[in-house]
Parts: sequence; structure tokens; C-alpha cells
Amino acid sequence: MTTRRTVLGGLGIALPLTASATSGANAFAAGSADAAGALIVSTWDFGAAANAAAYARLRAGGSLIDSVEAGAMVPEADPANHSVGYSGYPDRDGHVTLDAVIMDDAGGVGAVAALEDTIHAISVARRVMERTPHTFLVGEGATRFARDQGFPKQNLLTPESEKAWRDWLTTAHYKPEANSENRVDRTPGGALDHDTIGLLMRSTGGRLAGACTTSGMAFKMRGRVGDSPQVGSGLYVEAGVGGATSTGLGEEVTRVAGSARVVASMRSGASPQKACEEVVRHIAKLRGDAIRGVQVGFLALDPKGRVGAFCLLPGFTYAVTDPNGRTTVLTAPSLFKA
Ligand code: SD4
Repeated sequence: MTTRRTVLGGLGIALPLTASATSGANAFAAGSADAAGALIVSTWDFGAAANAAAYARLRAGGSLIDSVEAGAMVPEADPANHSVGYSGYPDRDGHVTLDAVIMDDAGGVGAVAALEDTIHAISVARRVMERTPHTFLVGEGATRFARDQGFPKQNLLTPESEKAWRDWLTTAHYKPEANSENRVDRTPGGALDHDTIGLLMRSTGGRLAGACTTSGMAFKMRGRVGDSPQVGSGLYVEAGVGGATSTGLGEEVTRVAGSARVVASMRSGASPQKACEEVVRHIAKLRGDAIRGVQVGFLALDPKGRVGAFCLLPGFTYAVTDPNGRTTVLTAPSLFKA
């Protein structure tokens, strides 16, 4: 059964928690939500705080791109979040490297991968979109571009993250852990934590935009880039059709251009929910035993305000903020039971 919790009121003001059973994504199907208002969805429990910032920016007169950027910046700056931005777990050589993409529904795209020494990867991605003729900058070039654009050089490796890495080095055992995003008991170095945020937004008029930002899998190989910053894998948005974003083990998403595939299903007439299910089932069929114990989750939103979410394993949560600024955290249905 899907669970539902209202966790935040408009503009991020905390409301008492309520718990009730619901049919999850269908609670926000067109017609049941205010189809005329703006809607924000994002991955994992911590997406609630990002949604609040995105909502506040929109209410203050920001554009959709301003708002998705503002949302993504929240976990990027959060030292308790050990993969997005500041205090992210490093790669196996001890470097914190960030991946991000931002996209509107009019062909605007900007992305960075393997960005270093810069907290707000999503803002650098936006600059790529708005101030270069390119869509994607990586590594040293992305980092140099960030400096040229005036983003301050900052050491992202906190003592806590460094200790986690040094502890990990004693075994150097690489095994991604499902749903580590929501674990509260995780000990630094004890798990290969990853806390990607994928955030999708629909304006009152049905226009769409999205953002996705991460430091990827903890203790990854140097140079590894996951799904998150790749248009069509970690994020895809198409005017009049919908948007999708992914989380989990990026290699399994990149293999099938997952978010673009979700949107393609929606273009063929599937609801956001059915489209997410179709792609998760496709990954499971394609990969068989190789994805045992692996988490992949998709979140989708269409211009009517319908929301879909589906994943391989139980435990993928997402936050939905309605046109009144009320945020609900839902648990996505999964293909497998465990
Ligand atoms: C990656 N998909 O780099 C990201 C990790 C992630 O929640 O989503 N974590 O593979």
C-alpha cells in the first residue's frame, strides 16, 4: 500500500504530520488536483524542502527555470546530504565531483558532469544553457567555466565525508545500496550513499521544466558519470507531453535512456504512472538477475498535472507539492517486493 504524509505547508512552513492511505500517484491525477495550478514533484523525502524553495521562488515571481534551480540548490547546500553538492562523498580517489542538468520544454538544456570545487552544480548547468552555445561541459572544462562565471572555489570534502572515504578505503568494497537516500541510520562510510534530487515542475499554464543534481555514487571510479546529468537518462522534458526524472543506480537508467523512454511512452498515450511502470519493467526484463538488489526509480509529471512514480524495489519516496503549497511525501509502488 502506498503511504501519504503531508509534511510542509505553503512557503515551507511546517504543518503537523498526518498519515493516511491513498492510491499514491493517482491522488494527483488530473481532476483530483487543481489542474489549473502549478505543481512540483521531486525524488525522495528530502525533496520536500527542495519543493518548498521552488514554490517560494515561483510565488516570488520567478520563472519555471528559476524555480527548479532554487529547489535543486537546497540539497546541494545541505551538509547533511552526503552526495549532492557540499559534503558529498568523494570518488575513490578522494575528489567530490558533481553532475547536474537543467531543462525547459522549449529546447533549453544545460548540463555539467565531473564538476569540482563548486557547490551549486545546477546553477553552473544553467549558465551552460544560457551563456554558451553548448549543452554539456565536463571535468576540468566545466570547473574552469564555473570559475570564469564567478562561482567561488570551495572545498566540498568535509571532515565527515573524508573520514567516510578513508574508512571505505580499508575495504574498497563497491556495492551500491538500495534506498540509502532515506536511511537515517547511515554511518559515514558505512554505505554507498547517494542522494540525487530530480525535480519536475508544471506551471499554471501547463509548461514544464526540470532539474537533476547529484554527486553520483559514493566512491565511484574517477571519471564515472551516471544518468543524472545526461539529458534523456536522468531528466527529460517535452512540451505538451510531460517530464520524467530518475534516481537509483545510474548505469541501469543510462542503458535504456530511461527518462526519455518514460516521456516517449507518455507521447504514445500512456499515463505518467503507466509510463514509469513500462520502463521499470523493461529494465527488469533486459537485465534479469543483474539488477537483483538494485534500485531504480522514475518520477513523471504531465501538463495536466498527473504524476506517476514506479521503482524496482520498495522504498522509493517522492514529494508532491500542490498549487496551494501543501507538500505530501508518497511511497512509489515497486515491481519487486524486496
Ligand atoms: C547516479 N542516479 O549517479 C545517480 C545516483 C542517485 O539517488 O540517483 N542517487 O547513478
